Amino acid sequence: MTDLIPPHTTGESVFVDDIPEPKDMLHTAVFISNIPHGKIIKLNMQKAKASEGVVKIITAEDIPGENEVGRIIQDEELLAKDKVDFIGQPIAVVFAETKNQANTARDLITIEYEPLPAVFDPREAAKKGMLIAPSRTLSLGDIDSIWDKCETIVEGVAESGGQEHIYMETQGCLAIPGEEGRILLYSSTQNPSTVQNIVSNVIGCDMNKIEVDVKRLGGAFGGKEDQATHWAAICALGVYHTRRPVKLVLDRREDITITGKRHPYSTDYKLGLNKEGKILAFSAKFYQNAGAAADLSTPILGRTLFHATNAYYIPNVRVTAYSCKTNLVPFTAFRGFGGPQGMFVIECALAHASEKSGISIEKLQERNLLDEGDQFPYGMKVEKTQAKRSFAEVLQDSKFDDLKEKQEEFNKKNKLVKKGFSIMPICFGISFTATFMNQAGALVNVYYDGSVNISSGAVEMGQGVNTKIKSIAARTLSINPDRIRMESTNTGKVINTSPTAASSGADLNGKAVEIACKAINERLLNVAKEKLGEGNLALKDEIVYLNDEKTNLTWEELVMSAYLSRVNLSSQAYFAMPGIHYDAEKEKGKPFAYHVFGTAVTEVTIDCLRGTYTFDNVYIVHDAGKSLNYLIDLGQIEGGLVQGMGWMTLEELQYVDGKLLTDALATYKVPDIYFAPKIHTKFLEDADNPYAVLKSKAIGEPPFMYGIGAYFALKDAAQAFRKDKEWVYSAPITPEKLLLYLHEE
Ligand code: LUZ
Ligand code: MOS
Repeated sequence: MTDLIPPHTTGESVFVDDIPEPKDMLHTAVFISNIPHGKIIKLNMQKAKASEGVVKIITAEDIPGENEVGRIIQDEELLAKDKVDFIGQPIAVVFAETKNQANTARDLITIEYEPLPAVFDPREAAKKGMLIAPSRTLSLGDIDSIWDKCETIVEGVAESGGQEHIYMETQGCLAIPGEEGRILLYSSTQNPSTVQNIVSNVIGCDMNKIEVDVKRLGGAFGGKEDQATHWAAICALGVYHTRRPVKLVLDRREDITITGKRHPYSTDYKLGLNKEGKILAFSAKFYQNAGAAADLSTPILGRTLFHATNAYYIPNVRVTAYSCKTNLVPFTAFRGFGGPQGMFVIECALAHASEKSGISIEKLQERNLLDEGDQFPYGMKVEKTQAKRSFAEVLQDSKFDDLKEKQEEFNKKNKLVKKGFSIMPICFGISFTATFMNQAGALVNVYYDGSVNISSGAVEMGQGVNTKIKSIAARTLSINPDRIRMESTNTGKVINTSPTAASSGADLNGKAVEIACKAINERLLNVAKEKLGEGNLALKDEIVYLNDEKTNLTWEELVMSAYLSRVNLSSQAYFAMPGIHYDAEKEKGKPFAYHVFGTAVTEVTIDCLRGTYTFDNVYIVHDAGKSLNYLIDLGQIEGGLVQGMGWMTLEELQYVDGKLLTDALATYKVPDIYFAPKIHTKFLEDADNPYAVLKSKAIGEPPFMYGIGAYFALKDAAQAFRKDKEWVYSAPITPEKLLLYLHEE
């Protein structure tokens, strides 16, 4: 962590807005739509153009290439041309000498619209046939004939809300003109190659004219997977028109208003059990609120379906999902990528079924956990499951039986304060579901003084991927990590990269770095053979060993000898995850290299007068394989958990007629340290994983879904106060909503 923490804590770390501003740099302000749907009749920019300091104002007309930022489906204009589809949609851009001048001019622009009817509800959109893409269905077994055999059947609606990323660093870019039309972009993106590609399309040039460089991000959480592109393209357009450097960093309110969030979903579910509590059948219809353009909605929808049965084996399944086009901001990737929305629904169905059947929720969950050889609806079989083991261990660690007993006693004694608990098992598939994206590259350079520079396709966004990659390289080369420096992620050094996303940053890029280091190791040991003769040669802690005997040859001497012998000390490597495939027609295949498992127990206390709540403890048993770095993984587990709890409880996007009211941190409440419970995390021991680098497992997204447990712990506590009232499965359960549940007739 030496590289990561000191510069952060001293404020030395450079983010886009900290880069020393180049001479003649222009500032940018974006003029956005303030109606959710309408034709643009007239745009008045005279006053703005005459305003002080303004150098250029551009609209769709001024785009030399394509006015298009959609990656998977090309349905999203960078600047609205004839009509607007959501509040916050960029229409025109002002470039001016100072930020204030840019903002002032922007505020002088006026616009006339012919308003069109707007749709905000995904079910209404689906009814009108307004889909982003055809619906998708996964199925297993024979769902139609099985309902008759079920002892208990529950049906209902489950809704989950959107979620704003609140990365600490807002979206932005600094663009610098180069020779021959080249543009260098310092972009706050998880996805340098897509920024490079989309910007080259917008400018109308080849990709080799655009260089994207990313040192680090102040957080991303998926929000910068496909939505960093817009700001880079806008800055590049500024460079194109003025040949001056251009910067745009959104302020917080703009960022919340204009950029996408987690997709809200509304879902119909039906679940059937036999007498013993075995799930026989599950069906669901997911209505995803995609917003006004596709963005990543289709693969997110896919992941919702892949995770619709969470960590359970269900023999008969039919799940269908609709990506519904509405007049809201295009929703986008957010940690879990549709998985949490899927997993929330099956947990709602199980909670409902537990109530109706009288079988306790823990029995119901436990009875249906995945076993080796069980099949997912997408055809893949479970190879090695840690579902039952993590479930059993977390019940032990939390002294679950005790806890339950004490809670019952507590709830009997206390009228206005109630305790509740939940268990949340998780199963998350690791790999980009688009198989081709599971590739990575690396470039490892050893200088002749023995120091090492590493470039990889991974973007450091605070998740510690550089620390992990550095330790992979240090272990593979058997040198001190302090000799290694991580370079910025740069499209000139490692090309055609996939976004750092899908929890796969260290998996894929770490593997490429390992391969590159092994190649260098091999070349160096050949040099050692020249010097020391034949035998079993190895490098250990910067010393060459011959037949397990220490020699005098050090790393530094070996590297210098290699250089003098004209041996290549630079190694480029490439990794593609083997063994994965998917048939989109049949909806069957092996989309994931492996799964991550774990279970959380959540304990909450609610104040029934106020509707407020305190999460006391969360116990987690998590399967991290052989963790690459326990401290980093612990940070990801705790951060993911609390972020997931925020999604389920506090964080609420409130819209009125398509306008987001909760557009500032004063009105959009995210969890803080006082909200966080005591977190007791245990890593599964002897957990192994043959499919990822050094037997590790991906960490980024899976722990987010432990947070779903918060919702069900609250339900449990609330129902201890009010047994008579039917629970409505709608997240987030904010204190206001909880209070209404507790006291409304
Ligand atoms: N991004 C993506 C993701 O493009 N494909 C995925 O499957 C994915 N999964 C999780 C998070 N981001
Ligand atoms: Mo993501 S949700 O960019 O892994």
